[in-house]
Amino acid sequence: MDCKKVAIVMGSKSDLKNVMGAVNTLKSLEIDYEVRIMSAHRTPEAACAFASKARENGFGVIIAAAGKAAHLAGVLAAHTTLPVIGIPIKASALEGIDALLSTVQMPKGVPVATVAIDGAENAAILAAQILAVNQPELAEKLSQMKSNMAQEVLNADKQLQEELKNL
Ligand code: RP5
Repeated sequence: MDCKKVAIVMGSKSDLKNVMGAVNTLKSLEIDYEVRIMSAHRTPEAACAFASKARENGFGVIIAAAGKAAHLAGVLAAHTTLPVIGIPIKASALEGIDALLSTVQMPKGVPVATVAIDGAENAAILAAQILAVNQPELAEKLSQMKSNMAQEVLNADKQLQEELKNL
């Protein structure tokens, strides 16, 4: 599709299983993406360089997934004017609350749009919605996705009514 790419950056390979929902969602919407491992703590120079060059490298949105003291989304946001979406990852004894607070509580001037703990699918949908602002073809796909979702709920409700009749 003729639209900008999405970068999915995660702090560790151990985040991959929680990030796959975003990968699969972007794939289903036929949006180009790159998936990278970069850490705000372990490879800070690489993370900063990536964010600094992201716009000129054809990205329109950055998704950043990290657990524990999750500074990745904030550090990337500090080095770009692209929208950054943070996914707090459940990766510790604190069940992701640590990453949620680290990601969402950005000081003014450097926003990170934070989705739910492990909310990878929503991160991808939000990224797509941002790109769809000036991409009618993508907006139509998102609209179709919402219609399908509504239909699934209607079908589930219909099936429930049948099951309840047989109690
Ligand atoms: C964070 O620390 C990563 O994003 C990951 O969620 C967490 C644990 O990383 P590993 O020790 O498994 O590499 O930086």
